[in-house]
Amino acid sequence: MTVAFVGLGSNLDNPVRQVESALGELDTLPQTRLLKRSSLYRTAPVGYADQPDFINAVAQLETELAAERLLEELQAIESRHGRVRTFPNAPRTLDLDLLLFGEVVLRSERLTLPHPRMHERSFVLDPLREIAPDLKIP
Ligand code: PH2
Ligand code: MG
Ligand code: MG
Repeated sequence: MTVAFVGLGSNLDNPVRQVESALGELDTLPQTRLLKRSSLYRTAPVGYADQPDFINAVAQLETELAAERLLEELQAIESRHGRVRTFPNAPRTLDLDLLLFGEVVLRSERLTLPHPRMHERSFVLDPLREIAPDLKIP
């Protein structure tokens, strides 16, 4: 059993509804349970600025899935929410980023853990601190 953290973000097509429903869907993944969720944060876009504000949140999960399998499940939820990949940092209906997977430090073709940019992003760190104030990031 691994405790994992997922970052959620949306700035298209009713972002509050996208993020709230994705939080519910995380709890229905196979062999996975939603332990905690942050409140919703309205945040200014970081990176590509000419787009709407985001709604961001962070979820804490408990899962028996392997990290790469959990990543596939997250991408499947993104697809069901109509995620279209255009250019980096483009507006999106739903982004689910695997931030932390236990204490795992990993760099594979598909997945880097911890998430390589989480440390510099207050739209991740603020909700993460809300639900896990004592967390040590490996
Ligand atoms: N996600 C990005 C790029 N910029 N800015 C905010 N405020 N929130 C995000 O979730 C976000 C972003 C790439 O995933
Ligand atoms: Mg992201
Ligand atoms: Mg992403």
